[in-house]
Amino acid sequence: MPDSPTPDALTGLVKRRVLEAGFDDARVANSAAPPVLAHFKGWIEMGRAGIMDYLVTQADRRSDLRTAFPWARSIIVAALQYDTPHPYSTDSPQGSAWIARYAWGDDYHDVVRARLEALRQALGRDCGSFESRAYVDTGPVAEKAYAVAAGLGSYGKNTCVLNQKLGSWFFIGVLITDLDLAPDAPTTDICGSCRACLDACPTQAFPEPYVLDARRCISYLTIEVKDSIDPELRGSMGRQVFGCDICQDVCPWNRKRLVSGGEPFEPRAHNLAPSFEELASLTPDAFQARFRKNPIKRTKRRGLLRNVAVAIGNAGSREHLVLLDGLMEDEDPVVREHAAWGRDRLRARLAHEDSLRPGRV
Ligand code: B12
Ligand code: SF4
Ligand code: SF4
Repeated sequence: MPDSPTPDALTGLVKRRVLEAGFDDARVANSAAPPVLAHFKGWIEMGRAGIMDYLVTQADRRSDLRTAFPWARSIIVAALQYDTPHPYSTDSPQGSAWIARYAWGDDYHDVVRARLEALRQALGRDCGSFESRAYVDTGPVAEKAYAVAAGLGSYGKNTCVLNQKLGSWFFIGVLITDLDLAPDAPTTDICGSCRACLDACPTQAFPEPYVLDARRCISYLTIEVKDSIDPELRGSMGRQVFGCDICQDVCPWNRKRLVSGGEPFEPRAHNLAPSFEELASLTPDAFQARFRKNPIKRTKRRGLLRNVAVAIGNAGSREHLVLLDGLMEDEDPVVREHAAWGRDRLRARLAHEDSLRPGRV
């Protein structure tokens, strides 16, 4: 590139490169801590991070990325859509398990990281050497706060970043750089008086709009919790076996479905509403093979089968009792304990349904 382009010219080029790397939208924030991060430590101190120790130990760095990256000047924030034209959990037939939409296809960490790397290389060719770090999820960076500061969207009341065109079904990738770019302005709130997500959350995980108590979120319970799930919350988890989409499924901005994430995020075989039978019979080898390069590998077999036992208890039918009997013999004590809970729950549900049949008094 000719010497010293203006920040505006360089920013225009950077945004073109982001789209060429395969992202759906691109914005820029400066490195100052976004105002919303003033609440980060208070949220941690209230215990709302639960057992997510990485948030606790990195609270300083996540409250202001300049702590870890003092050389940072501009944050390039990229959105990658992952919605595909398949039903929402709230619209699809019950009686099977449900995996959250973001985990149907390839592991998004791999997909987004590869595109950020392509972006970094393209910018290296354009600008010569520059300092940068690329993250999706794994760095000490509060990605949503910088996405909102950059106007990639606004916070939804469900705490996801919402964009008028993409809804909230997009991943956020960040490239922290020492480039001198022109920052974008934040956009305004688009929730208005809507509160569909707050009312739909089955575990009442929102103590107030725009704030999540992660300890109650089904996504946290099914993925982050490694051992026993709080029995008080199990009955509200429905059929979710990995993550949860409910507060996004009900969002009117997600109903427009203007963009599809395409092939990497299309559901792999059996990931769209998988049957309880198939999941409950996964051996350790079958689990490894089935979830290779897919986000579900993160729960390990223990976590997934534990979640399946809870989901059968909540949403299974009489013919699924035998699956719980099988899981009660599982090699893993956590799976066995949740299978016993699931069996008691399913039996109680069936007894209740029987008591409501005509002819019973
Ligand atoms: C930890 C984490 C989780 C946790 C906590 C979620 C959460 N809302 O924070 C759990 C496991 C529950 C989770 C779930 C999900 N996650 Co997640 N997660 C993260 C991670 C790693 C960190 C987020 C974080 O810092 N949380 C801490 C809280 C404090 O931050 P916050 O939500 O922004 O909270 C702000 C406000 O609440 C406000 N606030 C707090 N208290 C108060 C009080 C007052 C009075 C006020 C005014 C404000 C206020 O300030 C806070 C910031 O300082 C990010 C990746 C990253 N590195 O950033 C992905 C990320 C947020 N997750 C993502 C996704 C896709 C999901 C799920 C949809 C997956 C699923 N289907 O199951 C769900 C969504 C659940 C939900 N409703 O949020 C995407 C979101 C993309 C988007 N468009 O928004 C991210 C960005 C990953 C990525 N790179 O794409 N996740
Ligand atoms: S992901 Fe599910 S459990 Fe978590 S806040 Fe949204 S609706 Fe509630
Ligand atoms: S459901 Fe309504 S309140 Fe919730 S994020 Fe969407 S627009 Fe905002």
